Amino acid sequence: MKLDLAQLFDSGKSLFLAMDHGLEHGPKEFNMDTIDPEYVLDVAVKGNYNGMIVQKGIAERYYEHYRHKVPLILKLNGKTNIAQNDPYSPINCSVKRAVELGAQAVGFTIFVGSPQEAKIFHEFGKIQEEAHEYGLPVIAWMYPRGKFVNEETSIDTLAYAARVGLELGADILKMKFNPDIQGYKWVVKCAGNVPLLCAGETKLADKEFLQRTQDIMSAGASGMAIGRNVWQHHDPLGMTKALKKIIFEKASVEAALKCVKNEQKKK
Ligand code: FBP
Repeated sequence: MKLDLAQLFDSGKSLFLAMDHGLEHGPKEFNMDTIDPEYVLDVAVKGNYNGMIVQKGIAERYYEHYRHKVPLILKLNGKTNIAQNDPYSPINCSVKRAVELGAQAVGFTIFVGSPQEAKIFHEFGKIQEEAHEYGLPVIAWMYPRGKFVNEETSIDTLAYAARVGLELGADILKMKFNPDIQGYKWVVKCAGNVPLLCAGETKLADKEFLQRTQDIMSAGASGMAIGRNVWQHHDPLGMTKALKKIIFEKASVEAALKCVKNEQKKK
């Protein structure tokens, strides 16, 4: 079956919203509003995101209502940050179940360099082939991690991880950023023709985050797959608009900043 990446991109660029942090980081990332999955799903719909990334349980209980409003990207593996074992993200959902739930793509974390790497690669290979049989693209979180990885976000390490993503058959890569723009161009190059989206990471001040977004795009990334910098923001839709201006319209940071309400105005 032919893969359709176009439905997840606008003119080769994309912006996904991620909300798998309840599993990956725990409720500490949320407040009384944002802990409600509908809060974040509403942002994805109103913000017209190219995809919403969630785990199976959220999709089963909440996605039906959003089914034709925002493309579902179902994360097939995940872990908590409680167990301090060698980095390994167990599979909790099959490709078949993702298809039943209406997924238009699946997500899978690969901890590059983990002592569990052999098992992770083997699982990814099976998932990738199965997903492709259903015509679903596979988005790989290429996260170098574990006792053999010295610097998770050095250019060399990220470049290696990007290349691994290409060689293992990922259709889209989701990776952390390194603000060395020239260096990051090499990371993007190592991914070949696989689009690379950057994670947002810890919440930053608006200007700093939008500058980072511009740097990400200048380095040749195809967009972002982010969570906290949007749904932890007091004006998630304003921040969404600002991000889109930079990603899709190549606007300046100053122009994009005007989309975001300041906290006083919001109240
Ligand atoms: P953020 O934009 O909030 O960083 O989300 C991106 C993401 O990849 C999530 O999908 C995931 O839950 C989290 O970061 C994993 O981060 P880490 O493994 O570094 O704790």
